[in-house]
Amino acid sequence: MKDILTAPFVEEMKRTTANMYRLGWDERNGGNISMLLDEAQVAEYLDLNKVIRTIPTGFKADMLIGKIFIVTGTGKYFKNVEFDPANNLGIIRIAADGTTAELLWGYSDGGRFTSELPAHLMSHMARLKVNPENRVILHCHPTYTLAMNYVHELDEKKFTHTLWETCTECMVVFPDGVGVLPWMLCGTNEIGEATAKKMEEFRLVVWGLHGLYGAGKDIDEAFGLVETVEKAAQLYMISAHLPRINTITDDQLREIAEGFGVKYREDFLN
Ligand code: 2HA
Ligand code: ZN
Repeated sequence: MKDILTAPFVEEMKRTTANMYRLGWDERNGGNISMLLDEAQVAEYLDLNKVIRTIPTGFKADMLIGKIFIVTGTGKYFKNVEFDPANNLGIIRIAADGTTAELLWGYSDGGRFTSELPAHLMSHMARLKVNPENRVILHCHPTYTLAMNYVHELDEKKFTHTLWETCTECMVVFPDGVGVLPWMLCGTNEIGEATAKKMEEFRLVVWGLHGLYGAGKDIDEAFGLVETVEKAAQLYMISAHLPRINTITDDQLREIAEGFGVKYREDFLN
């Protein structure tokens, strides 16, 4: 059996959490990441018959029975993951009842997965239906995107349009747009269900006045989506109060979509 601390998926979680912390997107215990793992790959590092303990999830995830995820821990700080992965991360498998998580590794101080597990697992289910390759859901509090939530209408067409017209890359990176939820209480099944509903249409979902969710086939895709939204939001926030002399027009946005051959939300243009 190989040492789990050398597993590429543990390494990637360490690198990503540290990176997100230093970008200022994950203060204190803010943010959470879940990544669907390949069972055969996990079996190189862990005895899959050895369940350390079971933890109820509080909802049913039939579609994910037997699936294994690496998930950040509740109350844990992204800044600490790289120094103590076994305490700040956990590897869980959804048990045969669909409502229990079997802990295979991690949460070594007796902890448990992120309080946002409902939003993560429900989003995994929604994205897997759209794209069987989806493996990653990540959530964070990117500064400028969040600032934009306070000064821009929380309307997904208008929010997406503003981002698109702020940065040429946006139409290429998220032609499917950004879903927007109103402020809701986090950590609940309700916000999980609302997020998953949006994830049927979008790989990016704003939690109004809270933060952002990104989904992807790997961390690079999910992270890249969030990073591109955040870049556009930063440009917006440092320029929105100044007289606007130039903008990317709707015709140019169409030209970008056609030039890059991406299928985009035509109804989000004016
Ligand atoms: O896990 O970001 O949404 C901490 C949070 C809650
Ligand atoms: Zn949050």
